[in-house]
Amino acid sequence: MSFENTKEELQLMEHKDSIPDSPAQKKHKLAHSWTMWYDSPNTTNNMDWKLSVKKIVSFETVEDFWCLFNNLVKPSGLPVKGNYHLFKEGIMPAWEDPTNAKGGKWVIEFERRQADILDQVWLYTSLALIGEQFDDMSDISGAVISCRRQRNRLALWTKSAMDDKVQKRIGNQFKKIMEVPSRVKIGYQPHDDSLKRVAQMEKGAKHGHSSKTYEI
Ligand code: MGP
Repeated sequence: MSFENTKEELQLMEHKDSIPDSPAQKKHKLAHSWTMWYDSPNTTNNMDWKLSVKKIVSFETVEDFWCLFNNLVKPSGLPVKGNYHLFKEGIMPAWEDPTNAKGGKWVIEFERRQADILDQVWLYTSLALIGEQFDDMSDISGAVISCRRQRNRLALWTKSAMDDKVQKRIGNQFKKIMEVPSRVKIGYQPHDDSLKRVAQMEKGAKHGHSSKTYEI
């Protein structure tokens, strides 16, 4: 059975994570397999960044998701510069991955002191992804939660930065799922821009050009 369901229904399954994998009590298969990654880079060098990203585990059932989620340190407990990445299996959480190369990310920022909110939005985002809650699931690669000194950050990575119709639809749904008030603006950044910014920084130059950004 492929499991596409609401946050509430997925939450109800939380305490069934100890169900044995027997034919009588089959685990609930998700529509996609997902992989959780972690990195806490202490370098600004691009090549070293890739080496710092570590795969935690892949899962394909609701029960295995809860087993992982309940055993991981919460985002608010991550060190500054730490990130969790939840991506469809087979997609690396890197700008250069072929699936992400023409994509970008919707970003929501949070005050550092909003630790509870950070943990809650990561749970909501994870449930929305594994429960296939977005109308444009095929355009979504995954999500990243980032602990930073000034402002924490939640990003939803999508595949087609140039498709403004799809991106605005995803961005609006992201705001709705995260309960971001409509007066609060969120922005979209193409990965291409991030790559150029890092390349320019390495050369010591400023990057002023922006390829395709949205705000909703
Ligand atoms: P970041 O965590 O996305 O940015 O990337 P943040 O928190 O704004 O930090 P800042 O130092 O850029 O202000 C931090 C650094 O990790 C980037 O500057 C890159 O050097 C590296 N990096 C991050 N990502 C997601 C990638 C990636 O996908 N590809 C490569 N090559 N480097 C990356």
